Amino acid sequence: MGKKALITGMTGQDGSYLAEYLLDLGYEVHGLVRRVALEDPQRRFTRIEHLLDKVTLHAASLESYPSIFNVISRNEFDECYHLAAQSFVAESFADGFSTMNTNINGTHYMLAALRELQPKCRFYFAGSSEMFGKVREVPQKETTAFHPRSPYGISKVAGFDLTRNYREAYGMFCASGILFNHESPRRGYEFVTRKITSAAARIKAGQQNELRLGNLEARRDWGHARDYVRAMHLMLQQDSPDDFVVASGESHSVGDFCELAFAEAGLDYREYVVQDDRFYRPAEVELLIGDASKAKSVLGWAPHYNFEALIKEMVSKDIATAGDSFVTASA
Ligand code: NDP
Ligand code: GDR
Repeated sequence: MGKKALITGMTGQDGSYLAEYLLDLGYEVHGLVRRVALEDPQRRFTRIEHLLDKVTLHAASLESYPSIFNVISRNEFDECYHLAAQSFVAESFADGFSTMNTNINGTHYMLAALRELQPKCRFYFAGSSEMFGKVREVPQKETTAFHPRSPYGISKVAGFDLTRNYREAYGMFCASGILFNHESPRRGYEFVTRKITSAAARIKAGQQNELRLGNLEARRDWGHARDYVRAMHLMLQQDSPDDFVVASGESHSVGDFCELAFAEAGLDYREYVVQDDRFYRPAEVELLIGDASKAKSVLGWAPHYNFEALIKEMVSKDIATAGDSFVTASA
C-alpha cells in the first residue's frame, strides 16, 4: 500500500507540483481546497486540472477549525503538507489582519486537529525566507535570527514557532522548510518573476507596451518550484523532524531578472520597464541569499535548475501562451 498524503493549497504553484511528484511516487493524494474552488473548477483548478481524476479533493476553509477537523476525522493520512496561505507579501501590507488570520490560525487549526485525531501523521510547514527579513547575516541559514518585515513574514514566523512547539510539546513529527523564492511557469501573475516573464512575452507579441515595477534593486535567491517540492517530501522521510533552509545559494536583483527575461524574448528591458511608486513596499526585504548546506548533507537534496534555466523555461512558456489569461495545466 502506498502512503496517503494531504496537501493544503493544492491549487497553488507548489501544491500542484507536489501533488504530481507524490502521485509519481505512488502516493494516494488528497487535497484540501476551498468550497468556492470546487464550485468554479474551470477557473480555480487551472494548475491541477490534469490531475483531477487522480486526486481526492475535500472542501474546507483555513478560517474554520470545524471544517478542517471534519476532513481529518474522516480520513487517515501518513503525511500532511500544509502549503495553503495568503502568500503575497504586498497584499499582507494591504490587509494584514486577514493574512494573520489565515496564515497563523490556519496553521494552528491544522496542527490542533492532527494532534487530536492523528498525532502520528507527519506535518510539513511552509516556512519562508521572508522570516529573515532585515537579514542579520549573509548567507542565511537555519540558525540565523528572524527579523520579519511584513505581516506576511510575521505570520510565517508564528507558523514556524507553532510547528516547532507541537514537535517539542507533543512529540509530533513536525518539520518546517525555510524555503527561499521559487518560481515556475505556474507562478501567480502578481509575483515579480511572472509579472516580468509574462510582460516580456506580451510586449514581444505586441499586446503590451511597458512594464511598471517597483524596487529593481531588491535581491532574491530564486530557484524552481519543481526542485523545491522534492525537498519538502525529503523532510518528512527523515528519522526525526527538523527544519531546513532550501535555497539556490545565488542572489540576483529584480533588475538582473528583467535583463535576462527580456533578452530571452529578444528585447532590451531598459526600453520597457518603468519604475512606479505604487509597487514599492512600506518595508522592503533588500537582500536574501540562502545557505542550503544542511539540506544538501542531511537530505541529499540538490536543485536541477539554475537561474538561467528557470528564466528560459518561464519566458518560453509565456511566449507560447501569450494572450491566454491562465496558465495551462501542462506548463
Ligand atoms: P500560492 O499563492 O500559489 O498558493 C497558495 C495556496 O493557498 C492556494 O492553493 C490557495 O487556494 C490556498 N489558500 C490561500 N488562502 C486560503 C484559505 N483561506 N483557505 C484555503 N486555502 C487557501 O503559493 P505557493 O504555492 O507559491 O506557496 C505555497 C506555500 O509556500 C505558501 O504557504 C507560501 O507562503 C509558502 N512559500 C512560498 C514560497 C515561494 O517562493 N513560492 C517561498 C516560501 C514559502 P486558492 O487557489 O483557492 O486561492
Ligand atoms: P516576495 O516575492 O515578496 O519575495 O515573496 P515577489 O515576487 O512579490 O517580490 C520579490 C521582490 O520584487 C520586488 N518588486 C516587485 N514585486 C512585485 N510583486 N511586483 C512588482 O511590481 C515589483 N517590483 C519590484 C519586491 O519589492 C520584492 O523585493 C515571495 C512569495 O512567494 C512569498 O510567499 C514567499 O514566502 C517568498 O517569496 C519567499
